[in-house]
Amino acid sequence: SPADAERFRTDFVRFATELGVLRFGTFTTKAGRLSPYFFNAGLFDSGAAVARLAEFYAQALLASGVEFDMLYGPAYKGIPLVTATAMALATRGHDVPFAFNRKEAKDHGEGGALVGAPLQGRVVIIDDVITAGTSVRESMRMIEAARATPAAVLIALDRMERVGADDALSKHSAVQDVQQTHGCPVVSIASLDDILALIEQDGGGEFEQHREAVLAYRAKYGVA
Ligand code: OMP
Repeated sequence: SPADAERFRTDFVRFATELGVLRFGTFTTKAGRLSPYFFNAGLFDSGAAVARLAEFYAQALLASGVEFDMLYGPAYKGIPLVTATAMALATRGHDVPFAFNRKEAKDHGEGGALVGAPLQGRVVIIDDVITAGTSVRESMRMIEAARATPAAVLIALDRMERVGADDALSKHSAVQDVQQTHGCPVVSIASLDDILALIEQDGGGEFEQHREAVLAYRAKYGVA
């Protein structure tokens, strides 16, 4: 039901705050924006944390209804994510191949930038966060070069941000651009809206003090 889906998303945001993966404060994003929150997926740094994270990825992907043949995780952060998600999917009866890339091609041995299963069929890219969509574009090129098909981009958090400089912001978010350019859906476990939903639910609790800053940030950079 829609209520279950919403609970799933806010449960994930809560889980991320508990582990310190999602933090409030003052941060600078890769694109140079001053953000009142930051999501650092590198802090899913224990066996239990990554196992639970992978359950969220697997559940979000299966609930999306996207059809896929394999998974791809861009180096470096995508490598543990794709591995753990493949394991979680197998547990749910969806044992599919997965691959990842090296950042630097080897000059001996098996060579090549790809490790794991050959890229073919409908490929789901697994990544952590999309802000401007820079890293996703690189994965798309890899998949298209292998003549495979991007089936979806599966991410933990969609920051729902418009692309472009402060004085020339596009109407679309990076996620919407990816969907339009590559014709494949972006499936996210949670988004900025779910972070705000958690803050609202928390009413008067520890997150309340960040509410105004997050709302102001969304008003400035967020998609309508
Ligand atoms: P794009 O590649 O431009 O979409 O930005 C995504 C990347 O930004 C992530 O892979 C991180 O390196 C970084 N990032 C986060 O991890 N979490 C955030 O909350 C914000 C960013 C960011 O810098 O925009």
